[in-house]
This record gives sequence, structure tokens and C-alpha cells, in this order.
Amino acid sequence: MPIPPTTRLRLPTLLAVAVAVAVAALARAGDPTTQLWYDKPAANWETEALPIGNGHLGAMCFGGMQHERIQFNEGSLWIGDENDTGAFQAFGDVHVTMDHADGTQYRRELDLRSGVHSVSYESGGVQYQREYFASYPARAVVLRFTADRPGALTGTIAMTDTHGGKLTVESNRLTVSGSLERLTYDTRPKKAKDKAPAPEARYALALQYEAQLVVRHDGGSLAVADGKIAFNGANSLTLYLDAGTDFLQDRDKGWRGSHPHRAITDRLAAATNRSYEKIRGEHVQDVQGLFDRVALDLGPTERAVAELPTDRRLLNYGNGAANDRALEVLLFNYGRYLLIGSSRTGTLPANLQGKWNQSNQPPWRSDYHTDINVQMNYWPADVANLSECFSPYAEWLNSIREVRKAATRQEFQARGWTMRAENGIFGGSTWQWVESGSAWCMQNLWDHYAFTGDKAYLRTRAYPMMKEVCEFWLDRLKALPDGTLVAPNGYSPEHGPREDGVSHDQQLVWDLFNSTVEAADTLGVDRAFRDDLAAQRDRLLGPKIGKWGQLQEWMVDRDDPKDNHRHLSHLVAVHPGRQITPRTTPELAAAAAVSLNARGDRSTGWSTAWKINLWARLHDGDRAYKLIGNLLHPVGETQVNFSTGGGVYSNLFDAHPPFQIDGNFGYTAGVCEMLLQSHAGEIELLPALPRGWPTGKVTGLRARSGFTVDIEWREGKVTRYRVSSAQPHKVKVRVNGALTTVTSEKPAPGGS
Ligand code: FUC
Repeated sequence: MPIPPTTRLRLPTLLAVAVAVAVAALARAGDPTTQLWYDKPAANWETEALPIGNGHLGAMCFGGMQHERIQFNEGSLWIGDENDTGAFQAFGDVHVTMDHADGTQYRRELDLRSGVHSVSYESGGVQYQREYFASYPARAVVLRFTADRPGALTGTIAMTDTHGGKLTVESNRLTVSGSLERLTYDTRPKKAKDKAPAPEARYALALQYEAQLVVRHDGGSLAVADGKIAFNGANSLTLYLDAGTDFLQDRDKGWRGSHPHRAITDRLAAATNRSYEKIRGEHVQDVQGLFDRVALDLGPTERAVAELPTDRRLLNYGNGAANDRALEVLLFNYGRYLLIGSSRTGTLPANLQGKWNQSNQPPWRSDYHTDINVQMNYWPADVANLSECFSPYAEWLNSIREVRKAATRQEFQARGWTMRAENGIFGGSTWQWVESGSAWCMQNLWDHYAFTGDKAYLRTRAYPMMKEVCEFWLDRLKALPDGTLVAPNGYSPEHGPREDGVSHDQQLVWDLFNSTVEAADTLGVDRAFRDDLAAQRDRLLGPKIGKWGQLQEWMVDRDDPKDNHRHLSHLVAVHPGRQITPRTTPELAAAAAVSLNARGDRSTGWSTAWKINLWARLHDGDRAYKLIGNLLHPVGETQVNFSTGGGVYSNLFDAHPPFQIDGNFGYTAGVCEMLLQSHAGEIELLPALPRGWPTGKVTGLRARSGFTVDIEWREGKVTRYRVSSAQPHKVKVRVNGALTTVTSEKPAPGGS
């Protein structure tokens, strides 16, 4: 029967309404793959509070009803100098106290797609609603308080500074400012710390800092009282927070720029002059522009499972009570959210806790550890299509290289540069020398080029640093009597003695030389240097298989099959390196599997995350998936054993323990590595798909050489895929085990 014209018109309209209703219902229920939510406020910073961040500023939101606490950080608030790592510092807290007592129907949530944290509850018949976000375009943290009854907001706003600086309160502005003089990071054991205060030491640098909080209110009144701002009978309140230091990422200028006061005041003036809706809209667009590039679907999760608060979902997952694929996707998305929140162009790189730190004596200084941790932080950047988030890492390395050169010359009488394990923003470095640490950073730098094909970056940033680090090794390598080259007196991070030919060093130097040869070829420069590197690369002592079939950690065959140490340093050739792959070097790959197997499946957060990546590279999806199960293990605040206590807290922060963000980033990278690999001269689709993910879809992952890849699969087999790039290119793709050559398509409309 022909459809009458009016009905024809109406059908799509009805459909659109039905879809809109369904979407709205979903939004209320929350998307279990992009939202964390809880039915009570956070009591604990580390395990429960939720992070927002814009790369410069980080904030942890507690979501209290009568008393709200927002603990905040600014990325450059560091102590230390060119000699000493120092430590990342906590900044302060914003406290908002309401005159109503606690309420009911409480919900706090973090929406990863928009980067907005919200709180809602009812108290005394009034519905209260709050929204918090950290805007990168406006550089401010914005806190918005509303209620459904006019004049319902009465209370006080306070700001504290962990360094005891000066507090100034004007009509609608709280300012704290001070200087980081006379503070040191106390490295003494706990016993000694308990006995006596740290001897006063001074770093050669002491930054000045400031934070300002500006309050805008609609209705009611503001008054200054007791160092706080009191609000009375407001309909809504909007708080704008910005903070900064006089840090300047320029050694030639002594690391110091102008006092932050002017810049903060100007930025806050610009932010407060615009409507809340505008600033929010701009923020959401900014976050979505990055976040929406990738979408992962691992199949349906039962509604009753997915609708529970996140902490209960985690408990159910951990005790095997629920089949919650959506939680695995949520943790994947969380890693992307955290990178967007802690590493943006013009900021410092994500440190051991991203940009979220509550202490002035934080675990491991909340620094840049170069014996696995900072490298892992950047594993997801390119493959998860967040290439812009990488630049802070390259800029930081570039800024400290002259400091490192001087220290390296002094220690090793060599050209080029390297570092100790702990590193700060001024190039100061402490604890053990890990000579191959800088080569490992170069692995990230090269890979960023490999993904993006950005030749200007290669020419001006990556290659000059790679060349310098090669010079260090050209000066340092030593020839054995038969001419084989070994790194002398090296160290397999945090494991074993110092000796020649440690596998970690050998593999990283191989990787460095190999990539630098490619880089020189790409740029068409330094022919003689490049040829020399290629020749020396081929003389390096290569990976060795030991007496129990393992990949040796040392030149001497002494690995202990019962050793389950968390570091997997002799496996860098498998991941993130490319010297060993199951197809090109099957015997070595099998030996790597023997070693990895011996290390076991229970470890700390980042180690578990690395194992996911390693098993993915060894094409064992089921084993990688088992490790995913271990990483999604619920950890409480009392768990402190960092050798075995890995897992995640109820806020999904990765537990070292304590919180360490590398495991979050390593997990996200690991999931990518299970779905797509491109390090071996071809794009391989679903190289390590576990049986637990029989059906799914991913869009927007990146492969090396500038490709974007979408994959759909069913019953473990690829059913559709798309490889796109700005210009069409021929590329080898391995699909369901068979290698084929395709020409890449134009990017999908709206895709990147
Ligand atoms: C390395 C690891 C530790 C910790 C520290 C920050 O030294 O061995 O486990 O992650 O970095």
C-alpha cells in the first residue's frame, strides 16, 4: 500500500523523536563506557576522588554535599634544580561549604566525552546541581553551583595553599601567592623522618607561584569574612580558578619568566567576561575533538550490570560476578581521558601521577622516571589518535638536553647525554644512572615520527636528540675481544648487578641506532654518520637464548626461572621495540614468551600493563586478556605492596600502589596493541584478539605512516575494515592471517 505523503513526512519525524527519547534516556542512565559514577561523595583522595585536568591544571573533586573539596595542582609547581630532581608539589584546595546539611538522591559522575564532572542531590526539597571542568582553551578550572529554587545557595568559599603563602581576599577574589624557597624532597627512610625533621637544604632555584579564584554570582550577595568569601541567597555561583608559577621552559633564561600574577589575572578576566554556556561549550568541543576520534565497542553488557555505580561494577568484575566488557572499554577510554587531561601542547609532560598530586613529598617525587614510567605514559598517544598530546614530552626532553650533556660529560667523559632514573623539570636527575634511559626516550620520539610522518618535527626535535644520544653510545660502547660491541657496566633497571652487555642496554642501543639510521635516510642527512651507525648496530651483541629456553636478561646466562621481578627490561626488544617479532625472529620471540611466562601474571600496575602489551606483541590475546582481568582487580586504600598489589582503585586510577598513572596509560596502549599493530612493516588487524572479545568494533586507531584504521569483527574474524590517510597510499594489511596490499581511502567525513 502506498504511504500517504503526510505519513511519509511524519515517519522520519516520529523516528527522530523516538531516537531522541532513547538517546536522552541513555544519557540519564549514563553510558557505561564513557561515564564513571558513584552514589556517595569521595572520602579518599587517592582511591575515590575524580580527576579533571587541562594539561596545565589538575583538580581532584570530592563531590561532598555540605562541604565540597577541590584539591588542585599546576604542572610547573616543582621544587628542584639542575642538579636535583626535586619533586612535583601539591598546590592547594578550594573549599565550598553550604549551609544545608547532607541530602539524598546523591550522584556524582565524570563524563569522559565532555570532560565534565557533575554532582547532584536533593536537600530540604531543593535539587542541587554542580558541574566542574578544566578548560584547556580558557586554561581555567570552572566550578558551577546551581539549585532549582531561587536564592537557595548560602555558604562560604575558602582557598588554602599547601606552602603557606600569602592569602588575599577581595570582594569576589581569593588569591594565594608565595615562593618555594627552603623546601626539599626528603629521601631519608621513614624511621629517620619520624625521628627528626629534614636538614634544611636549598635548591639553586625557587619558583614563585600564585593561584586566584574569582567568584561570579547570580542573585543574592557576596561578603568577605574570616579570610573567606561568604555567599548569601545566590541562585547560582560560578568559580573560576587559575594558577601558575614563574617557570619558563628555557634554560638560557635561567628557567624563570615573569611572575604569574598578570597572566592569571588577564586569563581570569577573559574567562569571567564570557557566559558560562560559552566557556563550557568551548571546553566540551575541545575535549570531544580529541576524545571522539576513537570509539571502541566490545559487545553488549547486561543493563543491570552496566547501570551499577562504577565502584560496584569494579567489585563485581574483580570477584568474577559480572561479565562487564563495558568496564574494560571504560578503562580504555579513561586512559585517553587522562592523557587529554594531563598532557596538552604548551604544558609539561604527564608525570608519575599525571598532573594529580596531593602531597609535597609525593611517592617517587611524582617525577619523570626514565626507566619505564614516562615512556609508558606516552605509549597510547599516537596509536590512540592523541598525537597532539605527545608534544610536551618532546619539548621537555629538548629543554633539558644541555643540562644532561654537562652532567653526562662529567660522569662519563662522553659526548651526548643520558640521565639517572629520576628526573625533574629543570634537568636535575637523581638516584641510579640508567644509561640507556635516554635511548628509551628516543624510542618514543622516533615512534611519534613513525606514526605522524611529521618531517618538521623529525628534523627539528627528534633527530637532533637521537643523534646526540647515539654519540653518547658511540663514545661508550666497548668491543669484546672478538669485536662484538657491548654497553659497559650497565644495569637492568632495578634488578641485578652492574656489568657489561646487559640485554636492556643492548636492545635499546640497537633500537636507537636502527631508528636513527632510518631517520637520517628519511631526512637525507649525515651519510657517513649513518653508515657508521649501521655498521656499529650490526656489531652489537644481540639477544641470547639461555639454558631454560629464556631470553637472557644478562650476557651471562643466570636468569632465575622463579624470579618474578616487576621489571621486564630485557623484553624491550619485543615491546615497545621492534627487534624481536614472532614472524621475523620466531626463536627469540618464543624465548621472550618463556621469560615473560616465568615472570608470572600478578604484579604491580605498570608491570601488568606492560605484560598486556608484551603478550599482545607475542600474539597471545588470551594471555593478554588474563592480564587485563588482573589489572581490573579492585584495590583498597590499605593495599601497599607495590610488588604484587597491582589493580585499580574505585576511581579507576591505577594502583602501583599507591596511585601511579603509567598503568592507566599502559593499559590503553595494550588494548590498542591487541587490536592493531604496525611496527613490523605491515598493518596487522586483530593480532591478539582474545576469545573474550568475539565481536566488536573499533574506529579511529592510528597505524604508523599516517594511517587511520577502523575494524569490525564477528566470531573472532574481521568482517569489515577501512584504512584511510590524507593521501591515498599502498599499504600491506594482514587480515585474518592473510597479507594483502590495499590502497588507503580518504578519511571518513568527520574522521581525522
Ligand atoms: C620504577 C619502578 C618502581 C616505581 C618507580 C616510580 O623505579 O621500579 O616500581 O614505579 O619507578
